[in-house]
Amino acid sequence: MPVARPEPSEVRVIAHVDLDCFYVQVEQRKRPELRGKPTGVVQYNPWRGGGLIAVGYEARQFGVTRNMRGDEAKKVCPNIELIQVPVAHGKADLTQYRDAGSEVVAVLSRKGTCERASIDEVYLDITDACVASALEEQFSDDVLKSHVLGLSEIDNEAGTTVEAWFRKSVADARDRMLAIGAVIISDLRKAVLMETGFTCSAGIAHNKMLAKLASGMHKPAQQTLVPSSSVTKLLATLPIKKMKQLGGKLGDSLQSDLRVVFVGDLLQFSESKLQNLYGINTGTWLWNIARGLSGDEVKPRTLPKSHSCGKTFPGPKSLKNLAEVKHWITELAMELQERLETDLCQNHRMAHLLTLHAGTSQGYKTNSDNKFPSKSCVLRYGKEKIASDAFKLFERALSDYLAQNKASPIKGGSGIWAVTSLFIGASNIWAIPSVSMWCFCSFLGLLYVRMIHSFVFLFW
Ligand code: TTP
Repeated sequence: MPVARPEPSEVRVIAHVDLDCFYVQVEQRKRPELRGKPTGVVQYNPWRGGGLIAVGYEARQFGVTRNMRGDEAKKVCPNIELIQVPVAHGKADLTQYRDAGSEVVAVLSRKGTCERASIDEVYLDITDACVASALEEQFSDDVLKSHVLGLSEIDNEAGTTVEAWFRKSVADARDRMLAIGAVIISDLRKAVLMETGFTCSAGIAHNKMLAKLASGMHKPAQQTLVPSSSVTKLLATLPIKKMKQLGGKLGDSLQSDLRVVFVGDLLQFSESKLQNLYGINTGTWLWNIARGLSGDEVKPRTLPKSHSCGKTFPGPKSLKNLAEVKHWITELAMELQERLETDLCQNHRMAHLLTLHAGTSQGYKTNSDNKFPSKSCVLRYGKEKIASDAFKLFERALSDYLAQNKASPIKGGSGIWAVTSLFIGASNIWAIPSVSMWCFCSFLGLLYVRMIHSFVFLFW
């Protein structure tokens, strides 16, 4: 459910930075001969050349899109290079992409509060850096390549109006902060390119919501600014379903019950009317977003909030008995344990909650309201413990699911349920205080010394 937070009174400068065709760039950095060539990354799945999950911009010009099969992509772009995602534990191994994302976060976090939002997306609050900087008289070519929403496309291409906007921005406190932000983000994007080899695009605005909307408007390797004066026009043509949190039932209700097509259409409703219809919190949130207002803060977080490992089993590959489910839970548990160990060693953090989610299709009825429930328990470290606890969670969830659907529990595969996806996740991650970490390492050290002693004693 969306949470309405009032916008702070002081002006903020927030950027949303998104890497361009991320997995493709990671593969091209490993194999520089692929740079500039049409390239795609395909998911581990031999059927019809695998499914494309990332498409380079050269390949997009030929009409290649995400979710095409590899064979289809070859038809529209015969020279396309298709790279398979690495595989471990019988599933895609995203470690190299996660690590590459961390390299970028390390560069971006130098200038302000940094929130890692996904494998290749970051929010930055650079307000303090903007306050501490003056707006230069000269603007670099890179900065002048920024897109400023609200300027006409033709002038924007010629570059003159962008420069005029930057010069004029001195007179307006909000625009001046945005202009300084544009210089800072342009420099950061250049640093990312120099130090990691990756290009990224950015949206720069006065809040997270607007920055996120803008970052994808001009890609690759570009940045888009959202001055306050452009917000009404931007939202007037933004389809309601494109707004974060409105892709689901709330967006459906706005469309069907209020006949709202664009976010800006919400301006016609008073805050109390929206509160009456959707509750106080959601009503205020809707009233705010119609005006481009959002008080969401950039949370200082450069490490992931949780770890999750999953696999999908579409159509005929769905899992129809407990032995199959157990096998895949064991594979997922191995991956989760590896990631937990890495987090412990590198970041001195431990997770405390284990959660299992599964997707199912029903063979005997199609009541989609009866979803397979998610279950959680205390997380115990060790791959066997994780596997056994996660399997118990699955059994509990299955029993609830079958009870909801008024079916009798299956005994080893009656075909009345089929699992189409399995995810296990570790959350409630906390940093270990350094004293505990010292004790933990000493304990590991002692264990090691005792093992060596036993070994020497055995062969003496
Ligand atoms: P995106 O940021 O959605 O896309 P992208 O970086 O490939 O391209 P763009 O320049 O348009 O932003 O996704 C980031 C990476 O996440 C992407 O390279 C591959 C992966 N991914 C999947 O594995 N499956 C998916 O369904 C999506 C959307 C992304």
